Amino acid sequence: MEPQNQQAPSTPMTPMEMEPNNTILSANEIKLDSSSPIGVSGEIGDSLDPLISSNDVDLFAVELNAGDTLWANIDTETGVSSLNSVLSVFDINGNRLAQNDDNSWVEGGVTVGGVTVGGATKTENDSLQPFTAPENGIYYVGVSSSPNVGYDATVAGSGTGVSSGTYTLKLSIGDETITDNGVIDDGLTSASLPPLPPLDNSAVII
Ligand SMILES: [Ca+2]
Ligand SMILES: [Ca+2]
Ligand SMILES: [Ca+2]
Ligand SMILES: [Ca+2]
Repeated sequence: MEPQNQQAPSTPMTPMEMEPNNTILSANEIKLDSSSPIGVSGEIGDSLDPLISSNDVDLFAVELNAGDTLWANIDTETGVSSLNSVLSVFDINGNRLAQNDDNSWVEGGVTVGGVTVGGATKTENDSLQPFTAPENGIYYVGVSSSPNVGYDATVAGSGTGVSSGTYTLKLSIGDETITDNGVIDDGLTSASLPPLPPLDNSAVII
């Protein structure tokens, strides 16, 4: 008898990743909701192929209209996952269109006329990538392990990652409120550029 373990086709909503999803042809299909973010649980390092461990790549297919801005946001849970993620966006041919390894943002500072000066730039291992679709079509969001930034999205196991672990990928159209910087398990790794001292109106202006 034939084994009855053939994998079902991708379902419109994917609460958890489904291996193998290591190439754009085997990507898990995600149905985006324009009214609320979609969360997907996954893990780098759980590939079914024993030769693919921390070079695991998880690819998710989304459909976008021209002008849609997709926000892709990785969260990892401190103390649970040691994943240092990379997020990439590919077109239907596997061309890499956008990529973020470590998210960074500015805290503090003074905003004058819509421009913020000063403040502290902070960086986390988790990734955040906004992407505006140039045309209607299917795009692919890839999760990999830093420094696996150059893998071929059409070839399984083609890159090299170092860390592994679980993650949550949040996907949203046009809603950047999922950018929960510094709030939820963002694995803050470094801070640089100390904030400017408070404005001192008594300073002598030459
Ligand atoms: Ca995986
Ligand atoms: Ca995978
Ligand atoms: Ca995040
Ligand atoms: Ca990273």
